[in-house]
Amino acid sequence: MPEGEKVIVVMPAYNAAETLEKTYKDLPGEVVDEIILVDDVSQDETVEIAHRLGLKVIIHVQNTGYGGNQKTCYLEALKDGADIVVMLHPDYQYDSTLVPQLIQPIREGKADLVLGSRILGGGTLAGGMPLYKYLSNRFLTLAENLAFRKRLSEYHTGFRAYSRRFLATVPFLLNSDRFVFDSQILAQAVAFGFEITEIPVPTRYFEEASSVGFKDGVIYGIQTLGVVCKYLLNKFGILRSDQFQKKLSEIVSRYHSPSIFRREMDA
Ligand SMILES: Nc1nc2c(ncn2[C@@H]2O[C@H](COP(=O)(O)OP(=O)(O)O)[C@@H](O)[C@H]2O)c(=O)[nH]1
Ligand SMILES: [Mg+2]
Repeated sequence: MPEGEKVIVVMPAYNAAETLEKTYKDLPGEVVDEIILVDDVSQDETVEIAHRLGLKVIIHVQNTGYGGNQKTCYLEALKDGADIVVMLHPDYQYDSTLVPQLIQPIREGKADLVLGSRILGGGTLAGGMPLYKYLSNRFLTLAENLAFRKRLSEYHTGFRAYSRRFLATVPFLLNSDRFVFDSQILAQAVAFGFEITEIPVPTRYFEEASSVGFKDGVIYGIQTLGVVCKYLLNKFGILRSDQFQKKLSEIVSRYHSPSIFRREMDA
């Protein structure tokens, strides 16, 4: 992709006051055109800090969850004319200095989705990922690789880049409002035939970096296996799901289409 393409970083935020500024400061300003923070009814000063940093801030009326937050993030990025969208957690868990490397495969037209892989980065356990999360990640990744016929090193990173083409195609609004959104959007990428690639990133775990405990982790794992089953049922025509069939343009209100797909309509 040529230079001059608009890169928008989206931050799904929930109680990120302690870490937002640090995460923001590490972002390479020269490659980022716009930053959108969506606040999911944080109980702390996330919104005030985001305003002070000059970010575009969208405030949810009601807490929706991590997936619901991302839906707002991507709609807003499409409306603002993004060519490349980077999802970055404002909890300082991912190394935001690596955004240029993350978006490179999309710039070069080699992929529509890039994952920042902590497994490829090595030192995953030394970086503090709890052993049970590491083992679950390896197990779920194995199941996903088998079902999707891919050889990715992990599907569970929160540091990702998407092309506009991808986000304007897959019906991500049909996904869950919870954490399993992240697994669903990857299954959609495979179902719709988009190219996925990965770059190595370091692992960083610390107190504020994770609110997902054992219980939420188990729910996420079981739901991810559900996504894999649903993908296979759809693929073999046993049970078709709109999630893997409908295009985004087919599910949004025609009154909103012009603002979301303005770029596609102009083309
Ligand atoms: N919108 C929303 N975001 C959340 C919620 N809980 C966590 N997040 C965000 O989701 C991201 C990932 O959550 P986190 O607890 O760090 O999970 P982990 O790092 O994957 O273990 C973080 O950027 C949080 O700010 C929530 O209830 N609503
Ligand atoms: Mg985190």
